[in-house]
Amino acid sequence: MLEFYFWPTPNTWKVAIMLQECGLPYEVIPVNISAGEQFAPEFLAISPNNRIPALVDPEAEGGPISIFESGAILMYLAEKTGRFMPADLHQRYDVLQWLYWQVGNLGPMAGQLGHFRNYSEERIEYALQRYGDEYNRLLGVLNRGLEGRDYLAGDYSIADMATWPWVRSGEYMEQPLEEFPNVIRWFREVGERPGVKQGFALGMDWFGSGPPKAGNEKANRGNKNLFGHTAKAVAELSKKAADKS
Ligand SMILES: N[C@@H](CCC(=O)N[C@@H](CS)C(=O)NCC(=O)O)C(=O)O
Repeated sequence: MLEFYFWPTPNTWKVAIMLQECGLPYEVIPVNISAGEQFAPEFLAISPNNRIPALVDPEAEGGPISIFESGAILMYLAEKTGRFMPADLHQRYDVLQWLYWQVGNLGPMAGQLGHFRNYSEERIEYALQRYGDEYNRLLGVLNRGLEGRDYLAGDYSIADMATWPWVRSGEYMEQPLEEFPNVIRWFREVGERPGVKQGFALGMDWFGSGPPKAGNEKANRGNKNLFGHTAKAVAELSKKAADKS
């Protein structure tokens, strides 16, 4: 059975959604990133970047495989199932360019905005402006990409699954969508899919108070397991996690 290293966050919801959409059986292995479990040596062996999500497929073609990076995991699951990524070269690269756009642009910019807005102990106007502008610009790119299209790349695909959680995250960064009618339409439609609802619901109760809102993030302000990760700090956190286990 697939082993899914998970904590309820936008990058892991992408994979949770794909697993639900494909109806694949999987075991959830919680990695509590607020508690520093991403530094445990066993987890680092699978995900050297000390980030979730990660996936292990013990029954992969040619032997067991472990994968980190949400985009690579989505591609793997699409190839494994033959679903949500077209075989046709042109259509496939339409999906892949949007997938890479999400992983390299929307995710990191929204992530930095979330950091400076909800986690930073001091309010830094320049950073809020910079990442707020970038997030807004990227929503504009998405809006134009969805012009005259139901989904990002032809049919519903892993590109939509990757992008949806990071549009959803705009809500707890108080980023309104009004300027972007195509994004609103797409966001609602994708959000109505049973697989998206189920994937997004995974692990929500672990927060104790329902889906993440600004309040949940504020609880993590200054959390040393989440911030201040120099290479040396990661080595120390990893040693601490090893001593604990
Ligand atoms: N590019 C990576 C980003 C993964 C990522 O940033 N994951 C966050 C949760 S959304 C995480 O694991 N954070 C733990 C930490 O910062 O230590 C991907 O798409 O998988």
